[in-house]
Amino acid sequence: MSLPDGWDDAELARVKRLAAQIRDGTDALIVACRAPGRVNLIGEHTDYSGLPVLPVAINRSTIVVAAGNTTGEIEVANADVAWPSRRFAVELQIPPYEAGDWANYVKAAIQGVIDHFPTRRLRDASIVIDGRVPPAAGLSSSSALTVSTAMAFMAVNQLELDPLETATMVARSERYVGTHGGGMDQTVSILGRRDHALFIEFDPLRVRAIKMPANAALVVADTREVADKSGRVRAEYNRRVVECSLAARILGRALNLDGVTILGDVVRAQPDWNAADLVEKLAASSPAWLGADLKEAASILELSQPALDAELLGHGPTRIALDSKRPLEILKRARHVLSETERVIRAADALEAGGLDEMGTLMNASHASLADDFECSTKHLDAIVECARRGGAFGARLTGAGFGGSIVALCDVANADAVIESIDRGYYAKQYPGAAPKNWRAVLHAGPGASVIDLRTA
Ligand code: NG1
Repeated sequence: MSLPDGWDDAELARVKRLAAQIRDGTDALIVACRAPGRVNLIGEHTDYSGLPVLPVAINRSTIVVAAGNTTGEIEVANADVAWPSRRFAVELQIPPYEAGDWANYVKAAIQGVIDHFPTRRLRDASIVIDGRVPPAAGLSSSSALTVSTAMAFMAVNQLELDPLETATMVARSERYVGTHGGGMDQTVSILGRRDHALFIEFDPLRVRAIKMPANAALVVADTREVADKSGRVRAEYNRRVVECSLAARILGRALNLDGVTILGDVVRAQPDWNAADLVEKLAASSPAWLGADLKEAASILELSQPALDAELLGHGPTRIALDSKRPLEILKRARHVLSETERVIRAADALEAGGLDEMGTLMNASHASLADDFECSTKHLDAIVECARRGGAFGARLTGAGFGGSIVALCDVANADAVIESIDRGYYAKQYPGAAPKNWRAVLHAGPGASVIDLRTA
């Protein structure tokens, strides 16, 4: 049997060794799913506003091996012993582990499948996970894990969905862990294409693959500042989700639009929109920032505070807890999201036309906007971005949610070594004198999206 793109013989051999761990007591149907992480070229913090993004799936993946079992539980093991084994029962509402437990991503994926197929009796499974996407580095190891688990679990249960539906299902399901994220990571992990970036639009979800110019190289470098999505970073992320939604609602009201909950609703209702006009309109209709108890926002929107609170913060275990000591920024957040959307649209055209200089300029502007208006950069991210630019990159920016994690630099293939050298000298040698930065930065390639193989025939 020929293997899907992204698998090679060495990987298959490794998967077969993992499969040997779970063959006992399980039935013959045994599958493996490989799902990649991603690096986002541009379009940061726009997906949860329903606005476009331009990521690539990377050649670093998580593999999940799964087989049906009869133990009455989902049994989860990790090839890396740092992540302890877990077992839990399949039920209509699977209770999460404590916040921050790695296996909540596994539960999220299983819960997503249960919610999507509520009338199907699902079989239990034994699962072994082998993650090769560096965690907490802004490369979406979390979505690689959720996607690979969901697809492997569906395969064990012989359930099929088309890729866009799978992406929508997994994006929704990942919110189980408490991050109110958008759908970029899951979509590119599933639909990524070798040597291509994906221009992804939402509501409705659709993708356009754009060939990476042959002379383009992507250098990804990790600040080594952990962007831990289970603590402070999650609170900051969710706060941005609330701020963007408030900006959208206030703008929607100022423009007499009904039913607006995200900035994408405003943009879609105004075919000739531009960021500067919308930001001006927002500035004219509300203060730049609002109190964090939502009282002021409720009064602008002529809503009761409890109603607005429930709509924005949700309820149950994933309810967003806002730090009430800080006001909510409205104008700056909207200015980032709307100007970033203009940049993404221009970047897709620039990339398609091979305009790497222009693409780099847009990436630099994206980083500035994330630092100044979205306030999710750090001095480490700024420093490493600066080194990449000094090394001759067309452009560089933080990638992923920020608050730590990695940067991506776009450069000419012939110049990638010089960019890496500049980062090594200007950042790693200063931050970590004497350490070998070999695994902290790399040239990554746009690889294919997720695929499942049946290990009985592979
Ligand atoms: P990372 O970098 O994986 O934390 C997060 C969200 C994305 C997107 C980016 C910011 C999840 C799973 N991922 O990515 O949807 O909003 O931040 O652009 O929540």
